[in-house]
Amino acid sequence: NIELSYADRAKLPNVHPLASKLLKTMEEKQSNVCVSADVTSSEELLQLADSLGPSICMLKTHVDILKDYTVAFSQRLQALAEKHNFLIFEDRKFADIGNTVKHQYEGGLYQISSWSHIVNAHGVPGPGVVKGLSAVGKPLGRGCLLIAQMSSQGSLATGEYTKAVVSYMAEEQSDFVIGFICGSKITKRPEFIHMTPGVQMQAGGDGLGQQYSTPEEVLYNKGSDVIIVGRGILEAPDRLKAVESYRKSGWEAYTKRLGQSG
Ligand code: UP6
Repeated sequence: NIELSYADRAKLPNVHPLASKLLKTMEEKQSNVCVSADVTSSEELLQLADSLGPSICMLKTHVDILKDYTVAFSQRLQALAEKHNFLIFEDRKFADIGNTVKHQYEGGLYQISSWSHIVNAHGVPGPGVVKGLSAVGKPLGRGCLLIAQMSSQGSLATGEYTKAVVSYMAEEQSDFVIGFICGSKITKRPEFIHMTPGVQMQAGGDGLGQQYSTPEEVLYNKGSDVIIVGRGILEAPDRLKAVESYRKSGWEAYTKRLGQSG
């Protein structure tokens, strides 16, 4: 089982341009860390993006938890993404019929498609949810992750559901779907990106159903590509120190995996 490097995968003929850009960035910055910037003030979010930017490949937002969202904020976030070379991922978890998600993605207060490189969607509605998002996002060069598994206890996204998300939702719409939210490697196709939330330095939980695994477990044992870390960084006494320690253990786990293949 040959394990391709991020750099090799970036050059695959069938890789989506956005996935290719992400894989190149990961290699360049030696980072497979996506920080989950779950804060409620836009100033704090921008400050996080500027200080942690050099250590991450992606910054994940929940724009609807901000108490003071403005268009100017979204423009400043985009400028920081350019400055530090990371992608923006709005974790909107779309889950409606195609026509509705089209409006939710393009319009409303947040106009997500105008500033977020990547969004995600549940598989529950069937392929129409991807078709609706793609109608807006594809012409803009955006990409989508499908939620194939969840980190929370008792998640119903397992087994046949996960398999159907991979085969019938993603593989058939790979001109817009760039990968998955999942707990482990769920497809052998190297052009898809696997991104895993529920990561902290110590395994455990949060009392509200979240379940944590370590970077080593996720990237080395489970074969995922990107770790998504929120409170593990946000609640640390020194956020910069914390993001760097996730970056280092993430990169070590990845290189260890590469070293053992072939
Ligand atoms: N998230 C999960 N699990 C999933 C999907 N998404 O935790 O299956 C998101 C949460 C949160 C972040 O919405 O923004 O990832 C995890 O944050 P934490 O590291 O602070 O637990």
